[in-house]
Amino acid sequence: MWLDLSTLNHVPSDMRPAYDPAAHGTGILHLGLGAFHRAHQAAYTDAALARAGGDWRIASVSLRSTDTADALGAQDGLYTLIERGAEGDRARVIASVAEPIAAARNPEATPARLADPAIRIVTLTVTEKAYGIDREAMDVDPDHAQVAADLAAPRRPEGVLGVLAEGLRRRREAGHAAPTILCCDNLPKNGALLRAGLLGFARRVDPDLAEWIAETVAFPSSMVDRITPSPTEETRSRAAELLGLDDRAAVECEPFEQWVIEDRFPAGRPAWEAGGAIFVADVAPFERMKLRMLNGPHSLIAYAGVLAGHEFVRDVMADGDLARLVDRHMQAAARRVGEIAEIDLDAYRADLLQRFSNPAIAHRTYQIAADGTQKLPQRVLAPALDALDAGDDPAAFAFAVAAWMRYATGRSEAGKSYALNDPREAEIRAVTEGREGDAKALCAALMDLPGLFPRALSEHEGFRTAVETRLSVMVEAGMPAAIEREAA
Ligand code: CS2
Repeated sequence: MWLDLSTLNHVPSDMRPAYDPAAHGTGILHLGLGAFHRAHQAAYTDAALARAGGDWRIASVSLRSTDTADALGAQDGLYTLIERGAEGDRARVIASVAEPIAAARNPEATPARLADPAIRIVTLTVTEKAYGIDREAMDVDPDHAQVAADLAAPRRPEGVLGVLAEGLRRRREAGHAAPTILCCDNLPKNGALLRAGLLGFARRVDPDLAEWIAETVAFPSSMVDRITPSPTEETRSRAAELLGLDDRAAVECEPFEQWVIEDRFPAGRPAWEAGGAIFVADVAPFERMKLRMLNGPHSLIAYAGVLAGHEFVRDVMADGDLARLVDRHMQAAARRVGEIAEIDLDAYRADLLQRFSNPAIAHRTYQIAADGTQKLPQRVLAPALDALDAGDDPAAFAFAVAAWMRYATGRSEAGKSYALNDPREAEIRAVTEGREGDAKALCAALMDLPGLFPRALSEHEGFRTAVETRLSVMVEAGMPAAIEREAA
């Protein structure tokens, strides 16, 4: 028997939603119906509905794949969220997703939904690469493939900025008030960044619309956190055991969750504090902490881990030398965060090390290794630059950069090739080809990729040498030897 509204009464009562889903209308449009959205924003919204009610259920759009939207569609939007910790699993059925939408099959649905005044908030988890924003210029990147396609056909958009612009155009034309747009991707100053990219897009297709957006749409920034591995067959069979029903859309995640949000919601918002969300005036310090102390070490774990033969993050944490390097990186990053009144960075670090070691979470290093060019700047390069400015030793960051470079050659220690899963993969292949065995040449080629390394970093003699030295050990002696040497 499958999970849906008609079978919900078979679910153990403490796992059922504490509200009647049918009694609440839709007020949020979400872009990016992946596992993370289901483990995070949808769970917070579920808690808010249970505690404070309101018409805040979610129309959630999958922009590319159709599988999740179809699975959820067949289950009335219901799915199981399994929190897995050392003390065991806790599960509950989430009922906040009212309308799963597969945009690939119905491209018209998303802008149409956004034009509906019932939608008062748009949230996004589309991954760093999907936006098509030039982060240096704080403008749209007209060369981004999806952006270029949408600029050429703005009334039939398929990408993030195009869909937002077209939905807002219709909304404005109909005379409705603006929604609040809340970015939930791991990008620095994510609200300001999305605003700049969307204004750049709109200016190119409709300057009046751009002006309306600039004047009426709020773009609060937010920091999101919850470790969420891609769901597997094991996730689904565990859900079936716990629930007594089959669930094709089950998600698993760690027990920890965090959401820090700037409280600027002119059109109202759910009581997300019911789920533990924190509202602050400025998210930037929290973002910096999370990107540098969690995501930076995560990238180190991914690149060094894949090459050292560790399948999961927890395996890396069981490798004494590499775990020490992870902790060293976290400490170096902590020195580049600054003071945050509400947070003890030592305790935060201790928690992170514990979270990474969670034996119940099978988080693939190869999953985290994807999209390195989109992740390194805010996670590793920015704190590296700050460390140099402060006269601090950049060794930890140099090691992480070298590990990415070694990974970017696309060959395992045994010579097996793997996909980088990076939007700049072709470019990377072209410049690394034939240089795999030459650390100096490899380092130069990758540091010279346009727009990736800040000049102040790639032209810093000391930093470059620090990366080259480490990369040459990785290339010549192998990753396990490089880890051992670095940790010594
Ligand atoms: C990870 C993040 O895949 C990655 O790049 O670093 O998805 C990380 O698990 C989340 O940001 C945790 O909140």
